[in-house]
Amino acid sequence: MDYDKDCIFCKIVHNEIPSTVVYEDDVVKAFLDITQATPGHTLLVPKKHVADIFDYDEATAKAIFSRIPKLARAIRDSNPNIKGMNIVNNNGKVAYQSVFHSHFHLIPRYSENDDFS
Ligand code: DGP
Repeated sequence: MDYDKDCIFCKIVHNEIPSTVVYEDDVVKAFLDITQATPGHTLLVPKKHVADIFDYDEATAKAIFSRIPKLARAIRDSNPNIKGMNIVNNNGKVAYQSVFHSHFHLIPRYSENDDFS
């Protein structure tokens, strides 16, 4: 299934609900997380509905994993105070996944003296 009508991230992918888009191409989309653990907290998703990492086919895996370093660099380069980044991917309710359309969190980390470091 490429599109799940009950999936909030499928709706974001198809512009049925708004998001702040950071990057988009034919197979992935990146947008700001609604909760912003730190400023610039971004989610990278495959456009195809894939529930979690256990559900990836080879093409989706290549698409996502090839784009993570590029997106990470672009986010880092957007602000000189970004000094590092957490990249997090939760799989399954027991692993704290709350939206069941696979996504990677890119959470910028700032200079040690910034409030949100
Ligand atoms: P996780 O717990 O790993 O499944 O993270 C899900 C994230 O999705 C969480 O950090 C909040 C974010 N999120 C949930 N609903 C929305 C939404 O409607 N828009 C955006 N931009 N982010 C959302």
